[in-house]
Amino acid sequence: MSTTTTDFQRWASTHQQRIEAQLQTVLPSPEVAPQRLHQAMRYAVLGGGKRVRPLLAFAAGEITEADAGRVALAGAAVELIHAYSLVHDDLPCMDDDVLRRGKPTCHVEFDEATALLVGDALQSLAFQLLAEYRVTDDPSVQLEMVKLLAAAAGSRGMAGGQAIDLAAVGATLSLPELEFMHIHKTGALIRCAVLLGARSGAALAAAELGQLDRFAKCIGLAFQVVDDVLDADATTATLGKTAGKDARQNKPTYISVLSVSDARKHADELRRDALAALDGVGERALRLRQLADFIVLRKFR
Ligand code: GRG
Repeated sequence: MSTTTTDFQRWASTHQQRIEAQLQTVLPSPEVAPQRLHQAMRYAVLGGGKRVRPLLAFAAGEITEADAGRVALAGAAVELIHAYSLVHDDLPCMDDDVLRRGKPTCHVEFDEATALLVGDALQSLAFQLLAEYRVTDDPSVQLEMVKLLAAAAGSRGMAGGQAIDLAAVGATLSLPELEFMHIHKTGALIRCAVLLGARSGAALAAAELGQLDRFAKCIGLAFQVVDDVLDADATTATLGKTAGKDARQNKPTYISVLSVSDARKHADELRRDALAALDGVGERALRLRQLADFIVLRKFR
């Protein structure tokens, strides 16, 4: 293994531990009433997941020399929204899944009503973090950050993308239509993670923010293309969640629109576009570049 890979793995592991600790702290104690809801919230969030979104926030924060404690709070807010989306996505009224992160889904371990409330409460907690703690110097920027997260999670972001996804069952989508869906469903929150991380630190010129935004858009889409490839390739045991489900549910994926090898090529084109967007940013973007490689070249979901 190369020194660069080891160095990146060490960085990622340190920051994964940091976000885990942050999430541990902000989630209500399982002993506090209502205990069952708090236990279920912790079950859904802790001890699983790659934490890609907080890692992107930390990496973007390095560009603006953001305080890592502040980025941890912003990254935790994004991860709480992500965890809520997974809990709701797994419900019988949506994807109806029984396995997530290698363990029973939240509604299987607890019950459907609790899982619904877990999602609701995690979403509220995310916004509470951004409202309660200082996550950047300028209060008006902090308000912008709240707005960014609301837009990314809402009907013109992730929730809207999920609505498009549900409506697309059994439909044949063109590549641009599929991309439109994923720019919202998966891409919006990934993009938001990058922007929140960057905005926790020193102000960036509009052009630099534009560069970061372009990086984030490309890598958000690449993430989904790779997710579809891995879903087609892998087994349930290696995924920790049900494999090949999209195809069985007759949902359009990058594999149903492109071949596996064309989907891989597409992911790599998006990775190159993402890296090109960072041209001129220099060494400060090292971790973002490494994360782009990790997202596209990873062999696990
Ligand atoms: C219910 C409002 C609402 C939205 C759900 C994101 C989403 C929208 C559903 C998740 C379903 C899914 C499998 C999407 C594909 C890409 C994706 C977001 C995978 C899961 O994210 P990872 O790989 O998961 O980052 P971990 O477990 O590592 O956090």
